[in-house]
Amino acid sequence: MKVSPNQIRANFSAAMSAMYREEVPAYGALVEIVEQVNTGVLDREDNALALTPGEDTDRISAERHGAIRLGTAEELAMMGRVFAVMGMKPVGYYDLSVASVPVHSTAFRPVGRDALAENPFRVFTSLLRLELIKDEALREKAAATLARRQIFTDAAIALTERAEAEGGLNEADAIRFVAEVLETFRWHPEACVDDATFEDLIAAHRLIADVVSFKGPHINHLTPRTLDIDAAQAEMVAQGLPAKAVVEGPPRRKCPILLRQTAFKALNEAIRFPIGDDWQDGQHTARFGEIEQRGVALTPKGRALYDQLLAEVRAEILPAADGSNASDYVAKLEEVFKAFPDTWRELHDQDLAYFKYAPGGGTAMGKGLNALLDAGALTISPIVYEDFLPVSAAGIFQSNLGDEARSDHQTASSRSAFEAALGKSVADEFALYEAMQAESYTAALEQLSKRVA
Ligand code: OOG
Ligand code: NI
Repeated sequence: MKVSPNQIRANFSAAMSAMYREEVPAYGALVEIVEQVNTGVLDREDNALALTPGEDTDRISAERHGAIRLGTAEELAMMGRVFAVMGMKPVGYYDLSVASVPVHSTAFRPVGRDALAENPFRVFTSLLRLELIKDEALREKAAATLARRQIFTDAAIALTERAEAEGGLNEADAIRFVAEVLETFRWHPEACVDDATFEDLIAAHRLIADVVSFKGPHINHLTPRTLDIDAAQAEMVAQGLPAKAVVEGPPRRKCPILLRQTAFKALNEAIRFPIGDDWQDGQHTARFGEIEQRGVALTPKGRALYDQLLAEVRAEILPAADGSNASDYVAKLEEVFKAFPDTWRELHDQDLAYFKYAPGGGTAMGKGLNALLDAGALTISPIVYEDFLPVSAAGIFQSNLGDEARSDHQTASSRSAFEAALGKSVADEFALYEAMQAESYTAALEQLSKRVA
């Protein structure tokens, strides 16, 4: 009997969570805040998107995503094969170089409704763009260092090949697979470069140092789901966790859209540099904890409006890393986003967001979608956004890299180079939501016509 990819992913996500809580104790504190806030919300109110009808609340505070940064095309291609064993497919292309972060990324995630419902865990996966290191000698040194490392255990590779050849893994192999793959994400305080090289890499970009200097792509954060991100942010501050200055993404709304995220900033950690046969102490900031709250997925039209309004806000005020203008930023964000409709029907009728349709109790007099909705013969419920936002992601990267890493410098986007490295193309997120919506519409109409007949 083969274990389902969804089950392997759920086991993997739980194993990552346990490992990360042990590695980063502040993350354990964040998870406790999230659990406490979520229990409060569940006791208190019913928010349209806090829960989907019938949703299992036992694992409500579980991790929704994590992130890693890879060094080479070979690492990305193998990672893609490993994630495929867990039912995770590359969706979307994110070009972070627009925010001066020298990586481009995709999200490996489950795609079908059932797979998402069973376990939504995804991994935001970035690939370093070494070509953005200007100093040629340093670039070659970084490439040579990366070429020497093997981030997968032999057993992880063998089990991935077995899953591909046999169409899955049996129970014993699935357990071994999770344990072996976990090794790739583990933290190693021993740097594989000396401290002078590390400093040169830091000077080129802190992120380059983080990717090149270590044995593997340590998981750099995990992100549980909160039902009230503003309450969780306030509690982080109250408990003295070094919270990011502002929540990334759209403002708080009656009808939540896309994704809101915040984090506690990466902590200083002890590392060791090789020096002859000995070690020399050093420090690095890499790992943090994040929380997220998701809203409805937007159509290309809705997304264009979101991007336009956010750009309008950011042209006037950029959140300072020290939090000094946080309340002005939030006020501006709320003011500008008044232009974004905030009822489900407006979002639906203006083709701004994606919805699932279901037959309702009412009987329609007229024809057409709006008449069916007005009469309650059809009902809509929001389709949750499952992807990421480049401006938010840049904000998350930056709050962990220090303010000096910020600038609005741009380089050419390179989706085709990313897909060539991955060995396949990335799926289009809009097409996936569109298909979910269309499928529910057809099914709902079919049920309605049976009722009439
Ligand atoms: C990834 C940052 C992006 C998010 O939630 O937008 C991300 C990283 O820091 O490697 O995880
Ligand atoms: Ni994240």
